[in-house]
Amino acid sequence: MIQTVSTTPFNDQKPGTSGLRKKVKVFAQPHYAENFVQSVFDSLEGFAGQTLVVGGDGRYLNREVIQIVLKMAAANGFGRVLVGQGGILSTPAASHLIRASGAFGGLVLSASHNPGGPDEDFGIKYNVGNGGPAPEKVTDAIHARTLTIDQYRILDAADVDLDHIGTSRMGDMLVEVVDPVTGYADLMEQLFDFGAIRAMIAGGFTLAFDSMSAVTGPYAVEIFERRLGAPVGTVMNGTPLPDFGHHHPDPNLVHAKELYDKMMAVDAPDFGAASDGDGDRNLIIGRHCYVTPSDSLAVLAANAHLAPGYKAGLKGIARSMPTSGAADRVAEKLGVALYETPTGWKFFGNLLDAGMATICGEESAGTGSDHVREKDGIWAVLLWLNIVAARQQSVAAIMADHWATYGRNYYARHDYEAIATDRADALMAALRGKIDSLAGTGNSGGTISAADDFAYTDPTDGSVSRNQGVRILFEDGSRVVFRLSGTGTQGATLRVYIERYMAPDGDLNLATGDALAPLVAAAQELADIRGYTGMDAPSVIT
Ligand code: VG1
Ligand code: CO
Repeated sequence: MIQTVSTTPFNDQKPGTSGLRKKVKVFAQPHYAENFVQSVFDSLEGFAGQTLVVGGDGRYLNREVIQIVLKMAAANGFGRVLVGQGGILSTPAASHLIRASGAFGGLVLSASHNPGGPDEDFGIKYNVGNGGPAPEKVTDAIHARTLTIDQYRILDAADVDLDHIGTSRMGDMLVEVVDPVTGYADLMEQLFDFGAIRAMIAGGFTLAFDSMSAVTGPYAVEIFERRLGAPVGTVMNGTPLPDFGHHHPDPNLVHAKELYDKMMAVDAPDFGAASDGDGDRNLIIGRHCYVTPSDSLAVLAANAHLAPGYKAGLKGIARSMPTSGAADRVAEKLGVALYETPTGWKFFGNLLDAGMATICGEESAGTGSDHVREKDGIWAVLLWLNIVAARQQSVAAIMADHWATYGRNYYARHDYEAIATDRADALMAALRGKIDSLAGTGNSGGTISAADDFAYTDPTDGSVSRNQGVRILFEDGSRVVFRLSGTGTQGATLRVYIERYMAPDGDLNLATGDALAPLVAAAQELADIRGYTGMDAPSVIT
């Protein structure tokens, strides 16, 4: 029986860079998840009888919220729900399943790289029929609805058994529990030369993949160990745990330290990689060679034609604004367009749908292509492996060759986490207040050539997104960018992105910290980070 339950709005359900993310304790309040899910459904039209995809990264609350979504989907008139076995679907696998099944859309339950567990984070994100994150006009509508909602619909029904593959009925709706891995692994096998990678591994090439106790474990075991023949144990932390084993499932040099140390050891494997909570990010570390995500995007774009799925070449490259300009030089050489978008994958979808871009990436360890409409961690690792197999060169040799050809964009991101929100807002307001007077002035970083607050006009539909980050550009092409995170759940996080370009005839082997030191000093002079935040140093440097 369908129940209509009275409720009152929560005033904090505005989706951020990637869906709604809150502490588990916030999500566990009565009606909280229900209000948001109903607000999503109320913002959509034409889904009666259609298919919805549901799955998550296995974190704490995943199963409970899936049951709620199933009962609400049935009460709201969906015809069928596809749900990953055990409630599991990585973000890229969910994107693929939405596309492959012709679903109306999907709900991905994840707070991605944020930690999980009873005292940590949970999240819900709505993806549209192209498999990608809902664009801003949809998330704005969802937010508006959360502020006025007064009731939700839910079916009074027993929980679905999520652990066994099969079809059951919930009211008038079909529930299909599906294998979350096989379809995705098959897609990877179509895009890449598994034979060449398998032969390379059989020939002694060694690799390590850290799933960080998050969602990619089952995918990585199937793909790297079963299909590509890497020895059992290649996948580290391969069982998805509700609290990620108390780790922070963010594949960067701080949180993937176990992998980093392994890759820097004397007996390091040839290739190392890690992915995040929901499987859409990737970290690439060759033997004794860390690859920045911005460089990784550039290398993948420059070499993608070596993989069967991209042998026809690229239609264009897209990167988020804070991502380094390394990919721009590749686009120029390939003679294809380069698009610069605001942070967050939702801005890439239109470009991919329109056939304007093939490969996209972000400095936050996200890379992907038009095979789905999300970033895709395992995809990036496989493209790297395909390139290494085709070129028969180490990661370090490929990087050295890349810099010798295109020059090197020294790059780092400094995060100042858990700042009081009013202090962070004041810092950004002060910066915005002086943008117009900065051009022509000098500081430790050199002479400023231009400063602005990044705004983006989507070339496909003309929609405009403003206030996407303050950019300070220097005469020598260096850059410092300031913006506030839209994925945190505690206070505010200031991200400072620092970049300096070195031409091929310059010094390509500086330590990143040394290369960027004058710009780090400039960031402090421009924004008085210490004064506003009370912090002497960033909490995380990536
Ligand atoms: C961060 C990253 C951004 C990424 C987003 C979602 O956003 O900077 O590049 O798209 O996380 O990634 P923000 O607003 O905190 O800077 V994921 O893997 O957490 O879905
Ligand atoms: Co993620």
